[in-house]
Amino acid sequence: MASPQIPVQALMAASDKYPKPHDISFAYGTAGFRTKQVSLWGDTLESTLFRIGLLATLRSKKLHGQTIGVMITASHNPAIDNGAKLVDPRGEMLDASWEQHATLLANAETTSDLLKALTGLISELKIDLSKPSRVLYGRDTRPSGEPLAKALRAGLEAMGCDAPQDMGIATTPCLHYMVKGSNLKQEAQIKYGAPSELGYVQKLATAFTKLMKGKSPASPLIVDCANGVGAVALTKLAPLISDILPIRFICTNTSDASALNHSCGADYVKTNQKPPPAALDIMEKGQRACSLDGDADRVVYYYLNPEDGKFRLLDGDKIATLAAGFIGDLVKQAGLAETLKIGVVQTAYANGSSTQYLQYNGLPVRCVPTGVKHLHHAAERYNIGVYFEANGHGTVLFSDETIDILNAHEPRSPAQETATQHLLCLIDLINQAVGDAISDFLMVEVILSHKRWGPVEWDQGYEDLPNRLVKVNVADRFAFKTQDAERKLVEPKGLQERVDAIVNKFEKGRSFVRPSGTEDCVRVYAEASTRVGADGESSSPFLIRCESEATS
Ligand code: G16
Repeated sequence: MASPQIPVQALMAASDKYPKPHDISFAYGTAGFRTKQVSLWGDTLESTLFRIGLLATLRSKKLHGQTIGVMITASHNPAIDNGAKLVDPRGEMLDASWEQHATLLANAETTSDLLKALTGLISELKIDLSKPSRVLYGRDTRPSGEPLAKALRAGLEAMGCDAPQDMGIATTPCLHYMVKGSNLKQEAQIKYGAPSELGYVQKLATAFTKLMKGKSPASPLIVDCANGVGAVALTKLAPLISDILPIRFICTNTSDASALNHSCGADYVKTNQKPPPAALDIMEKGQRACSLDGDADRVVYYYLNPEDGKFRLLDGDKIATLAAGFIGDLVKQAGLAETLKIGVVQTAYANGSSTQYLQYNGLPVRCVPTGVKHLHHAAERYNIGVYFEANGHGTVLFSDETIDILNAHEPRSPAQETATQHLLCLIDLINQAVGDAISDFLMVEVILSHKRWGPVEWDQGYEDLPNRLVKVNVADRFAFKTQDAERKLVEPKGLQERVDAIVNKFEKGRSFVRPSGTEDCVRVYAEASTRVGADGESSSPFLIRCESEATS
């Protein structure tokens, strides 16, 4: 029997409805495609979404009908931006080797170019079109998500996707969770939880309740939902745990599109190093508050110092050290310290003090380039891999081998038994597919409660080096090329030497420049032992030089 062919006529007719804008070139970056839309209801990415529909179907066929995910979101970026990324069957980011295929399709100028590129891919990747295909897709609360989802659906239909499944409005981590769950065999799926939004909420609530058993209810936590989809998800979860964790929600306005991430959210807090105005209005000294981002995949904590009322940030680095310390102690208490090795993965943005603190505590630390995909893969190499970006993206991964070891472990004392059970419950609480703001803040709450710590005690582990992160607009961010996990610039030539010359003047000075993968800018990070050092030349003179290098 002849193998099926691309449905050329239907595909060409559908593609003509989604022409590529001629003046834009698309790139699959740090977190998939991201760009500013024409308006809040914009259409810049419609052709890209149509083509993602084609590619997601092919990826699923290539993987024998396993479910592939597509998330439509621009996460922490302003409401007018939007984006999309593909999710692989275990709930992880798209295999890096397929990113170029996505970029290739997205940039085909005409329908016939697209057809040529598609045919080329099918033959190069030896895709059997007779295989089944399943694609699950969701979007955040941005109004442009709806037309983009329609374009995606058109692409799925044009490529003959057998089972397109629309989650509607969803958090990014919930989509990752569902993709992973959909691809498990029945028995494993029963243990994992139903691959549905309800299954996700129930799994988190059950694990959290078990881990909080016997602990006093926590004091109220302020949660800033960034006026995004986190607010929607939390209305379902919060009632299930309100007896043990009372939550005071702020920034839950999802009906005003322009409010998303505006003066609120994790990125606002981390970048400006101050609480959102809405939090400041109600925060009491010493009270815990946290901010999610627009698609609820990152979280940072903060509080006002009880002594002087000053803002104190507990960012991704602080979450990583808290989690690694607590889990490390549980592993020791379970009697498995010799068997289970813990490692921490960070990026160049990690505060130097956090790295030193982890190393001082005997934990191996690896530095990888920005982007969850890089951290996730590096963390998979450990029995228990803790990964967090300073901006609050992260999770803790337990390898399959570790889960088997824990399940088979025969504790020699009640204390060992309790620690083993806590570790097993943590695996359910912590999203194993991707960083998840909700699951992460529940983990933090569990740890604080077990340790009987407030934010002050948590914060005492180490003192952050003063630091500054700024965006610089340049003519061509792609002119900036880095190496050594983005810690060194190799192009424009000579710029790194000039950065080094400045940095060397300051005690504990460190600085790097890298192109953003989600915004049209380069980011400049600097830290030093004093605030004056971190700010000093990382501000005007250095940035002006940086800009002129890129524009010349
Ligand atoms: C995305 C990525 C993160 C990255 C952030 C900023 O976050 O998932 O890993 O840290 O962008 O990346 P860049 O500096 O390259 O712009 P999100 O929350 O926007 O998905």
